[in-house]
Amino acid sequence: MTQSLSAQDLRDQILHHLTHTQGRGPEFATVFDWRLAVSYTVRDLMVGPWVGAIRAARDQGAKRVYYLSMEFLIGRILGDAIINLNLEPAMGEALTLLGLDEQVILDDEPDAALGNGGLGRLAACFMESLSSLSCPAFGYGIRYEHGLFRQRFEGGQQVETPEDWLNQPHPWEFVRINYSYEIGFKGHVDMVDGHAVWHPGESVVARAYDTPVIGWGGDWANTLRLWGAHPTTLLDLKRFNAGDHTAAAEPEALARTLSRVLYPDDTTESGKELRLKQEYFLTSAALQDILARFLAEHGDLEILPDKVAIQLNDTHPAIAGPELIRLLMDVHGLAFDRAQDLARRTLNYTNHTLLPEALERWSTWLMGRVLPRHMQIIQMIDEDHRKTTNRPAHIGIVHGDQVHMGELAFIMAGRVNGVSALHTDLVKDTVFADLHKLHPDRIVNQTNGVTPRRWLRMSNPALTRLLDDTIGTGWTKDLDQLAGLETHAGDATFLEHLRGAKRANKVALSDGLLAGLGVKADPDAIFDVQIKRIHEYKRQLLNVLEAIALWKRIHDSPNGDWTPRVKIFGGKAAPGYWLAKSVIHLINDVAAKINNDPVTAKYLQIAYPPNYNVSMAEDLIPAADLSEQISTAGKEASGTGNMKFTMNGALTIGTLDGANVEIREHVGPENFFLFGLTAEEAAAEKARPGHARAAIEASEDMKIALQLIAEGQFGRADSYYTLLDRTWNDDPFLVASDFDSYFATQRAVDRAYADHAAWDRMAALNIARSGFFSSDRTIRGYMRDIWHAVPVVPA
Ligand code: B1N
Repeated sequence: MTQSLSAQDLRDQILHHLTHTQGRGPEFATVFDWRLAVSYTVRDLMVGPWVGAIRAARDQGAKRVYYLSMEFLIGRILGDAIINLNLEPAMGEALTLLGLDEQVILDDEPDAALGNGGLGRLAACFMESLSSLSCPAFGYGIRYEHGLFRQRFEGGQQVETPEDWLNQPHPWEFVRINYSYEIGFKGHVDMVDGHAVWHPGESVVARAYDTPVIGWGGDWANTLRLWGAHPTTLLDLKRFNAGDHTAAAEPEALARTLSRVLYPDDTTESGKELRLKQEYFLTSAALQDILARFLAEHGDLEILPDKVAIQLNDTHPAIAGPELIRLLMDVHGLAFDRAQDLARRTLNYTNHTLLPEALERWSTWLMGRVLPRHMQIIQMIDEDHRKTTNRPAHIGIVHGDQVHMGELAFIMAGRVNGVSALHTDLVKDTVFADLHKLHPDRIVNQTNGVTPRRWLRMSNPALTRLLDDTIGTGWTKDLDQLAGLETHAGDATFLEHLRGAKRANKVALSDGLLAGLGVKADPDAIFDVQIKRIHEYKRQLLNVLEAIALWKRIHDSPNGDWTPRVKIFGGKAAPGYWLAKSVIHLINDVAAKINNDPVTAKYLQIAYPPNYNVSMAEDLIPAADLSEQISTAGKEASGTGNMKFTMNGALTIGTLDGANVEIREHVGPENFFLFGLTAEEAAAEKARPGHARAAIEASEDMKIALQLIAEGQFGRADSYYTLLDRTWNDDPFLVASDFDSYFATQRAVDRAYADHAAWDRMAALNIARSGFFSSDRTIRGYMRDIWHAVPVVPA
C-alpha cells in the first residue's frame, strides 16, 4: 500500500488540475470539468506504480504475459481506481470539502463498453487481477470509437443507437505516437530466392493508446494497450489541390473504419471482411510490438517462449499463429520448422463456446484475398500437422473452401483451455474430440473468476462494511478468507445485519426503478434478476413464460399465500437476432400488462431497464435475492455473472451448466435451487422427435402461458407467431422440457424466501463459500499451468 494522501492534499490536486489541465475556475466548472480534474488527480497516482512496474519487469528480465482480445469490457475506471489506490475515505472527504457529491462525479463517467458480454468483461477482470498479483502483463485490444450500441425501447421493442464514448476526452489514456506499426492487407506474394515477399495492396498504421490498470493496493499497474487505426498518408494532396476535398480525405476515412465500431455479436460469428481485417489489425500490431520489445531486451529469438506467453481470447486473434510464423520467417529469416516450434511454445488459446454458430470460419477465398501470405502459411501448418500426426482426413484446418479458426488456434497452441470444468470436458468430448486424441495433454481447465474489488468492494459498500467489520479487510486480496463467515452464519445478529445491507441496496434500486421506469418494486419482495445478453440458449423466454403462468395463477386465486416478487431483466440482443428481439418485445409487453393488473400488482412486478451495461450490473447485483442462471445445460461455457451474484449473497436458481456446477459444489446443494435436465439428458431430449409438443401438452401451466400470448393478452398476437411456432414445433433450447421443473423450483424459492432466517443463512453461506470464484485464483491457475509466469516484486 503506497498511497496515503490526506483529503486536503487531494482537494489541492483536484483544484490544480481543474485550473491547469481543464483550464477552468471553480466557479465556472461543470460536473464534467470536476470529474476530469478528479480523474487526472487519481491518474497521477497510478503513474508511479505503472512506470515502476514496467521498469521492474524489464530490469528483472521477467517473463511477460500478453492477453490478446477483441473485447475489453472495462466499464467505468474512476471508482475502481479510487478503491484500488485505497483513496477512501480521503477522496470522499476531499469532494465534500469542494462541495461536490461523489456519486454524481462517478456517475458522470461513460462506460468504456468495448465488449459485448462475458468474454469482454472476463478480459477486464483478468487485467485487474494480473495487476493485483503483480504479474507483468499487457492487454492488447482495439480502441473502438464506438463501443457496444445503446439500447432504447420503442413500443417495447429494442432500438439501437450508436455509442460515442470518445466524443469527449478520455482522461485515462496516453497516446504513444512512437509506438506505431504498419499493417498490410491484400496484394500479392512474390518468391525471391526461395523467400516469400508479401507486397500488401493496402496498409494502415496501428497506433498505441495506453491505459494503466492499477492493481489492488496500488503497488503495480499493467498496461492495456488499445490500437487505433490511422492512415499511412493523411491526405491525398494531389487530389486536395485539384479541389476534390472529399476524395483527398479518403485514405483517412478508409483507415479509420478499422477501429470505428465493435461488432455487436455475442457468441455468433459475423463472417464479414471488415471483422477479419479488425482481427488481423489487432493481432499483427500486438505481435510486432511484442517482438520489438523482446528483441530490444533479449535479442535471441531462441528464448522467445521463455520470456513471452501469449493468450488468445477465443479464436478472434487466431491469425496470431500464421502471423507470428510470418514475422519470424519473412522478417527475421527463420526456417518454417523453427518458426512454427517457437510460435507453438509461445501461444495459447482459450475456447469460450461450443455453439456451432460461434465457431469462426473464413472462406479460403476471403482469407487468400485479404491475407494472401497467411493463407499460404495456414496451408503449410495444416500440411505439416497432417504429416507429423498421421491424422485422419476429416481433421484439420482447411476443409473444402473453409478455414477453421478453432482448429488453427488449437494446432498452434501450447495449451488450450476451457472456462469451467463442465465446459472443458465438453471441449474434449465434442468440438475438439479428434484433436484431443492426437494431443491428449494439451487441453486444460481454468474455471473463470471475477474481481472482488469491482464486484464486491466497489459496487456493494453496504456488504463490504459488514464483511470488514466481521472478518477484517483481508478478503479483498484473498477471497478465500470469506470462509471466516461460516461461523457467523448461525449468528442471528450477523444475519440481521446481512439482511439490512441487502435491504438498503434493494431500497436504492427500488427508488431508481420507480424514477426511471415507474415500476413499483417493494423492497420486501424477492428481487429476481436475470441480466445477460438476450439469447435463445440463455432462455429469458423460460423466465417470462414462468412469469405469465404465475400471474395467471395469482389472478385466479388472489387470496392465496403468494410471496411477492419483482422480476428484473436486463440485456441487449444482437441487432440482427430477430428471435432474441422478439423475446425483448414479449417481456416488455408482459410487463405492461401485469404491472398494471390491480389484482396481482402487489405480488408480481416486472422491470426491464433499457441499456444494460457494466454500471447497471453494479447497481443490480448487490440488490438481488435470486440469480437466474437458467441456460440449457451444455450451452453456457461458464457464465461469470453467476459468480458475482453468489459473492453478493444472492441464491441461484440454475441448471447444471457451465460454472453453475462448481458454484453448487462450493456453496452446497442445499443452498442452491437446481432444476432441469443435465447436459447429457438435454442432448438426448433434443434428439427425440416431437419433444417440444409432448412437453407442452404435458404442462398445464406452460400451455396456458402460450395460449395467453396467442390470444393477444400481451400486445398483438401476430408479433409472436414465429416465437410461438418455434416453441411448439422446434424448441431447440428445451424451454418446454424444463418448464415444469423450473416452475416447481420457483415455488420452492417462494417458500424458502418466506422463512427469513433460513434464507439469510443460505445467503451468508453463499458468500462465505464464494472465494473460489475470484479471478485472482483463475489468473494464478493460468500463471502456473499455462504461462509459467511468476509475480515480480515491485521496485
Ligand atoms: O464467454 C464467457 C463465458 O462465461 C460465457 O459462458 C460465454 O458465453 C462467453 C463471439 C463470444 N463465449 N463466446 C463469446 C463473444 C463475442 C463474439 O464475437 C463469441 N462469448 C462467450 C467468458 O468465458
